Amino acid sequence: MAKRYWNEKIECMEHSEMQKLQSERLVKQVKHVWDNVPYYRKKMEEKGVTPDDIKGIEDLHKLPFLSKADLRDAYPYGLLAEPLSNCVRIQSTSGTTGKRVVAFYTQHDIDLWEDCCARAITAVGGTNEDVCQVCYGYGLFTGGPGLNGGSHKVGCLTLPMSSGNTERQIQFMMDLGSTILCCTPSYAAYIGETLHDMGYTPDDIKLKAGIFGAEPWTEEMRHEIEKSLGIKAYDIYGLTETSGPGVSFECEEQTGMHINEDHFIAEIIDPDTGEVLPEGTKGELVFTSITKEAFPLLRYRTRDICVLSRKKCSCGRTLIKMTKPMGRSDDMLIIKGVNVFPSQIETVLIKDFKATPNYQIVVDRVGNADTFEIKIELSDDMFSDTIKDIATLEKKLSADIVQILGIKAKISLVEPKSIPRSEGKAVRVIDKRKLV
Ligand code: DLL
Repeated sequence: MAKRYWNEKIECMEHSEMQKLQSERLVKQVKHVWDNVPYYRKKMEEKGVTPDDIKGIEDLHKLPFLSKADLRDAYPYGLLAEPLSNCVRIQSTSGTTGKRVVAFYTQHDIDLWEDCCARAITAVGGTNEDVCQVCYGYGLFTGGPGLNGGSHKVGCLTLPMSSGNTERQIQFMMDLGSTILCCTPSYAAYIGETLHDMGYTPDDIKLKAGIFGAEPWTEEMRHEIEKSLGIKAYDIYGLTETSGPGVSFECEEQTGMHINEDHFIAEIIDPDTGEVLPEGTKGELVFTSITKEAFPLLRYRTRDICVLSRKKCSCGRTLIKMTKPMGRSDDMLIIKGVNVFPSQIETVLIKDFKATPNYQIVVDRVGNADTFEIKIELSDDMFSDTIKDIATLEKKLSADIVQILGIKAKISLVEPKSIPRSEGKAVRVIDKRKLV
């Protein structure tokens, strides 16, 4: 019979016991960071806190927050808590500007991360009888390596496909009888469409479950994917800063994701004031990693907006649940699974135009795929240039955007004064997707 839990003791632990475990680990972690991360020690000193003030999770609120800006300031080694000789891996977010995040891992960190992913795979019914096809990107992105590691732990036959070459994905899926699919929800939807276009039905494949995350997706999309592939589709959440996928995962109840609380303490705060909000209130998710050795972020502001709930779950797990992220408290967009900051686009425009032109980023979703257009206003001078010059500029912009973001945008050069002017802040992003 399929194992219900990867680690029953932890996943079903009494809340009071979990709090005890978290307290012990937090106290240890704060000392580790104080002793080894001068950057964070300084932040603690500025707030007038020392490790002696942290006796358990009730003192967590005394610690200062960390944000993406800190990661940028401290890039690349400033938040490292272990000598580099103890680190065996880095992973990183997409984007090649200063917004990049580089996270470090010791072998122990990788083991724990893969363990979290193994919990997620077991929660969807995965065992060593399964064939797990991993079509998240491999490389710097955490999706492929994380689920690959989890799949190995569970003992599944692992297909490290990475993304792309969809017909080949389907061929492998059929030839090797894949039963679990791991990829972004938009890629899952595309695989479903391609399966249909190739003249097959869900009866032609053996898939039973999918583990989809890394970008926002709706319940409607879940139902479509479930129908097109004949599976149950589960959500998984994580971020590079805290390890990658597996910070939280969905169980058979499919009503939110259980957070691996033995590794991550979750808080919800008011994004404007930083005040800690009670359970059940919508706010910004903050994580403290209490077991990471190399890159242990304390009170890291994820910018993801969600709600936490400790309502009893029918799966038997006692781990707190988070809703799907309902939005962000910064301007980061996730387009085609890639994290995009409007400032990265501006960097390209400044480079190619030697100044910031009027522009607008338009994102939409057609079917289940994101569309990404950048409208850029030509100046009067440029407008009178030849069509050939304009086409050359368009090509250059398109190539530079791919280089910096790793995804393609439709570049539309538009007439002078055709982008609406705003009387307040410029409206640079029009996101027409309905993701919550
Ligand atoms: O996306 C890690 C991951 C890989 C998660 C594979 C799940 C599966 P980053 O590239 O650092 O890491 O992006 C992290 O993606 O702060 C959220 O805004 C968003 N995100 C991640 N999972 C979900 C999800 C990976 N299930 C950022 N639903 C996070 C909605 C998600 N948004």
